[in-house]
Amino acid sequence: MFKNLFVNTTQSVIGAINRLENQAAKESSVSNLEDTVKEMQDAVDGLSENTLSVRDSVDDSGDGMKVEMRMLQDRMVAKLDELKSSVDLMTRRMDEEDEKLNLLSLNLLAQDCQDLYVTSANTSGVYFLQRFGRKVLCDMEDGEGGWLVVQRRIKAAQQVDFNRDWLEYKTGFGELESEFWIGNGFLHVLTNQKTYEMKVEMLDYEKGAYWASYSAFRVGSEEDGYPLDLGNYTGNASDAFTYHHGRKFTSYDRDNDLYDVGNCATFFSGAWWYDRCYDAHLNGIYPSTPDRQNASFITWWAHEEGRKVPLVLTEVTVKLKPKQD
Ligand SMILES: [Ca+2]
Repeated sequence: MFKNLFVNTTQSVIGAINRLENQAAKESSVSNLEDTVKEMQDAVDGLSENTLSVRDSVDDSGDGMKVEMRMLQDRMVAKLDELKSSVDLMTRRMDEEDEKLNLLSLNLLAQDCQDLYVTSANTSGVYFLQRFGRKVLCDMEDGEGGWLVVQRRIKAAQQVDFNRDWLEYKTGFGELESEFWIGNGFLHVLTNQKTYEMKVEMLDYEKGAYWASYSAFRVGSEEDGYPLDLGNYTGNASDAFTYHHGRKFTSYDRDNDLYDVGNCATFFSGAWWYDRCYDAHLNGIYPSTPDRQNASFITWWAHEEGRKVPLVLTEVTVKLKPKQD
């Protein structure tokens, strides 16, 4: 009686497992595969229990039957081992598929360089942000990485002209590998997704490297004149940018500055969040022959030994990263 019960139950369980194995092999969807593997695991558990309970009963039976049952048991154990490795393999395949899908969706949904950084993109360079259909320059090597560069000035074979109109500053210009302005339209979209911290890295032609960080950086809409919203300063360059907090953007063809009798962008050759007119002006003229008297050069006013001196910058990188809580 035990034998028949055992053989029948075992055969039906093996039948179910074989069916599930075939199904799993054909399964392409990860969620269906998950269900199938779960069923297989339940079936294997059922078979284990069944084997154990029948073995206890067999110990009380006659010798002939014992031998026969032992043989059946050996076959069952072999089959169980086979099934367990099959389930393991299937589970690993599912985990791999999950990981691939996860990376793919993270990549498709990436809002900035930080989102790319968490998908193991840890080399600095030009990346493509799928959701915006545009290339961006990412600095993945400064600190924890994940910085998106929004403006850059550097010595180039041919310097990029930063004395441009409202529309060009809106759409952006220059080359990511060289000098560029990312565009106020994108700056507005980008900085309204999350709270971003901002960092400016600067190189004065004589004095060397400086940096300034702001705990928040947000740019308002075009209708409002792309107003600048800044957080708190830290750095070694002096806080020259807070003077521009709350100011609208001004280009030579759109005067939003606080200077009543003229346009600061016209005076200082480059669009910016002018007040009356500036303490920092990173879109000024590239100083091919630098001197501290020319107020149109790329400038950041620094406090040094109790007096204000203009840094004249031959390298600037402005970059953003989501603020970490
Ligand atoms: Ca004005």
